[in-house]
Formats: sequence, C-alpha cells, structure tokens
Amino acid sequence: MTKTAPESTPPLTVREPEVISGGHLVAKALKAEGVDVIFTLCGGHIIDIYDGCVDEGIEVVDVRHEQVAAHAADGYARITGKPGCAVVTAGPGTTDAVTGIANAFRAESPMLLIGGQGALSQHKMGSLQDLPHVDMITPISKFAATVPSTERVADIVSMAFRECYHGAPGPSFLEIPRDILDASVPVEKARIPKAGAYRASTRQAGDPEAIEKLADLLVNASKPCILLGSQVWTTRATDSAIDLVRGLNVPAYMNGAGRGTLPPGDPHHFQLSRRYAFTNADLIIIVGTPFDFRMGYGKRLSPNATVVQIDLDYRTVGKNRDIDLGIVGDADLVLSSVFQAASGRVSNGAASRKAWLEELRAVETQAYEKRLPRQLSDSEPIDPYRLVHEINEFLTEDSIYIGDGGDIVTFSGQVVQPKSPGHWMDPGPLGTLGVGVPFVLAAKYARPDKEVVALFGDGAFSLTGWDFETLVRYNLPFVGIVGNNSSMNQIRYGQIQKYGEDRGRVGNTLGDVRYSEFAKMLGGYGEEVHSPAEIRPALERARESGKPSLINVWVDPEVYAPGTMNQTMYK
Ligand SMILES: Cc1ncc(C[n+]2csc(CCOP(=O)(O)OP(=O)(O)O)c2C)c(N)n1
Ligand SMILES: [Mg+2]
Repeated sequence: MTKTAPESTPPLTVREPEVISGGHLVAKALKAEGVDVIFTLCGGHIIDIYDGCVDEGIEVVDVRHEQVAAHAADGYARITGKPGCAVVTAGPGTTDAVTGIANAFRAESPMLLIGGQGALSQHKMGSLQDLPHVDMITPISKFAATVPSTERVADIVSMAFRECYHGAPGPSFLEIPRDILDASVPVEKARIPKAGAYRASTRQAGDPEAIEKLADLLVNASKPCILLGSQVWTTRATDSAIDLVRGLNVPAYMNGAGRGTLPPGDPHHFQLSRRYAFTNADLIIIVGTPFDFRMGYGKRLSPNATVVQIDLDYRTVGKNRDIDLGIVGDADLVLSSVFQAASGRVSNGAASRKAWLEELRAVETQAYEKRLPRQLSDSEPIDPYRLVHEINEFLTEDSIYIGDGGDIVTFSGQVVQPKSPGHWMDPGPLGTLGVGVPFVLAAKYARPDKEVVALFGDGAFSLTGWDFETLVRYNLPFVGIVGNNSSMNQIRYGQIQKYGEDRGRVGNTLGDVRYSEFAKMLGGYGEEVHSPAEIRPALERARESGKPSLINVWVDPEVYAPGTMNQTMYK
C-alpha cells in the first residue's frame, strides 16, 4: 500500500510498485488511447492525475480558464484526429468547462472532459465544490458517468473513449471523486485496458444498395452539385471527395471543417454560387453536414432536385426535410465506393456536365466581381471586406485559419478560403464566441510546423483573451488579428433593425481598446492599424516576429455583413 514518509512536511507520497492510484490509472488509460497532452487548470481534486501524467510522459498544459482547456481539447481533436482531453477541478472548474463540452457536442468533436468531484465518502454532505456534474452534462455529451471505484478508473476512461466514437463523434465526461482518485489499489485488481485492445473502428461503409443507387443518380444527373461538410474532414475523406468531384465532374461547395477540401482556384471549387446551384441543380448531395440553420433547415433546395444525404449519424439523415436517398456511413468509405461504382458504368456522364460547370462559374465570377471593389476599398475607417481580403491573400498552404467573432467573422466566411484541407476552424453550430485563443493553442501545439492565423472580433477575443499569456508561456507564435469595432456589432445590427437607431446602443458597447498593447504587455507582438495599406505590412511583421501577436485593426462599425443584415442565422 501507499506509505507516507514520516519526516517530511507535508508528507510525500511514496509509491510502491505493487499498487497504483486512481490518478495514475487515468494517465495509463490516456496513454493507451494515444493522448499525449492534457489541457487543464489545477485544483486539489485532480492533482493525482498530473502526477500520473508525469510518469506516463503526458504533457500537462496549464491554462487560465477551464473553458479554454475544454475548447483546446476540442480543437486538438479536430487537428489531430485523436481525441482531445481536458482535466478540470470539481464544481466551478467543471461548470467553467461546460461551454467547451457543449461546443464539442454540437461540432461532433471527440474529446474527454475529466472533472474532479468531492469524495464519495462525503457524498451529498456539502463538500467543497460539490455539484451534480453528471446530471448537468448528460444532455450535452455522448456519455457522462461517475467513476465508482479506483479499480475501475482506467476501465471507465477507456469506456468513455469508446463512447466518443458512437455514430458521429462527440465528447464524453467523467467525474472522479477525490477519494477514488487518490486511493491506491493492488495493480492486479485494477482493470487496465491495453492500447489497441479495447475499442474497434466504428467506420460504416454504407448500405451497398444505396451506394449503387447513388452511383446511378450521379452518372445520370446533368446538373449535380455536392456539399462537402465537416465530416469530410472528420473522416479524412479529402482524397475520396476530390476523386469523385474530378472524376465525375461535379461542382463542389464546402462548409465548416470541409472548407479547403479542394484548393481555391480548382475548377471544381465553388463558393459564391451556392444558392444558385441549390435552386437549379437536378441532384444535390449533402455530405456530413446537418440541415440546420446554416442550411436554412434544408428549405432552400430546389423542390425538383433529387436530394441525397450522407452522414455518420442516422439521426441527422432526413431530419428537417425529406430526402430521396439517405446513406448512413463514413464519408471517406461512402464517397470512394460511390466513385468506384460510378466508374464501372458504361459512361459516367462527366463530359455532359461541362455546360453546367460553366454556368456556375459565370455566376461565381459575377458575384466575385460585384464584391471586389469592397475588398479593395481604401476607405477609412477600414471596410471589413478589405481586412478579410488582405487576410485571404496573406494565407499560405500552411496557414491554419481560425475565426472567432460575430460580424467580422461572417465577412471572413465569404472571403477567406483556406488553401489546404483541415486548415479552417470555426466553433461550429453552437456559434460559441471565445474559441479562438483555445483553438490557436491546440492548433499550434499539435502542429508547430504550421502557421496559425486567427481573426477575432473584439468582443469574442475578450472572452478568453487572457490565455494569450499561455501562448506566450508555451512559445506558440501565431498571427492574431482583432477586427475592432468597439462593439458587439452583429447583435447591435439586429437591435437597430428592431428598435431603431436611438435604441440600438444598449448592452453592445465595448471600449476603444488597444489590443496590441495587451499583446505586448503579455510578452507578444502588437501593432495598431488604422488604414488599409498598413494591414499587409503589419501582418508580415507579425509573421516575422516569431511571437504570439495581435494586430489590432480598426474597422468601420457602421457596415455589416450581408448575412448579418439578412439575419439569416435566425431564419
Ligand atoms: C459565448 C457567446 N456569447 C454571446 C454570443 C452572441 N453573439 C453573437 S455575435 C456577438 C457579437 C460579437 O462581437 P465581436 O466578436 O466584437 O464581433 P462583431 O460582431 O463586432 O464583428 C454576440 C455577443 C455568442 N454567440 N456566444
Ligand atoms: Mg466587435
């Protein structure tokens, strides 16, 4: 059993090889899953996990707010394809992380949140930081449980990882009572699942009949289009998607993490003609994205089109609107087998779709040219279109782009095109402000070889901005840009529309903050930018600085993105 050395104050825990503590069992289970880092903010309830991580060689990245730890775990999962892990203390530590797990839930991101809990021996006695975490988190996770005994700690951690991959991926939550975590048990009594031996691939190939049917639909369609959603990245279906759209000559639109599947300039890459395509297509294939608000709940698709939906989650297929064909399966497997099946047909119809692609390209070019003067605008204060245009020009194939904000990020969604797959990060359908700094942490930590470029609204940055210091502490350089309008502008616009200009300034005003000074105070690089011509040189200097940076760009608070003006997110 564990002994304590009598002379030392406080007594040091001496571990004996034949016993193992709960925290060390957590670390062993994390290691077995391939987790090499935990994002955390400390608390007395969870320190034994840190001690286990030391033994297992798992890095402990400490942040300043538990929301950041949870978002970072989400971001880490997206970037690496491995589950992310955040460890937070009981009570307020866990409630602080709730937004992070909620965001991962809506974004289908596999992560494990481990929360401390008061000792089981003090259950419901009013112990420090005691709350019903499992009850709180159950509806926003794929699995939430209390670990009931030390012997089962690693077993339940591995169970939680298994649950992350049921259907579309998502987060799991475990609370571990303090006495369970700190106690030691004989090693042979603990179940310690071995790496690779406690869960199987959950990839589904899709119903073979449906695959054949889709191949037939595709070869016979004269005006098909395909929307490549986030699951194209989740399932790493990039190559299969590219083979299909090129081989069958299908125009592709991308959203969420699916952006960047095709590079900008690719003949099959379309963006600005989506509505036209959805109105005029005869076949619309939706891959790995739900008919939620971002898709107008499926209402804006042509009533004459054949609609096909492919998704990891059976609950998403056919939800909110009828479909002609649904396939539950992994986008990579489904798209590759559909392409294979179509290639076996006498003709795959590719050549006959040339005119359709030209028609869409003309719509695309016209929309682009209409907007171009705004993107090149020299006006002061700076037109947000000019800022996002400059950012788009600045990105390279190795830049991971992160958007965190309201109106400013709506502008960027129209203009910024990631140059490579998996190089676009946004919160997802929860629309959570504050994911930016944690996503920078995750992305740059996981991929130090990549450049990370993040655009923040001034409101969004303020929510989690103190963790800029964490980026400095861990020496994680990135190019940060604040699109500063001293307002929560996306909300302000709606208020003005609803209540009039004179009542439009309620609860949405931020001060004129020089975020560059904030960056410098914390040891980063910063610059203020007031005129359009200064944007690019400032971005270049931020890139050269080799530091976490904030270029604070003062944008016109009186202009709004078209999406904000239409209030499309509420329709
Ligand atoms: C955590 C969270 N709180 C509030 C909101 C509601 N909200 C959506 S956009 C927005 C304004 C954001 O302001 P800012 O980041 O400065 O971007 P701007 O619209 O000014 O460009 C707010 C408050 C949200 N989406 N998430
Ligand atoms: Mg703002």
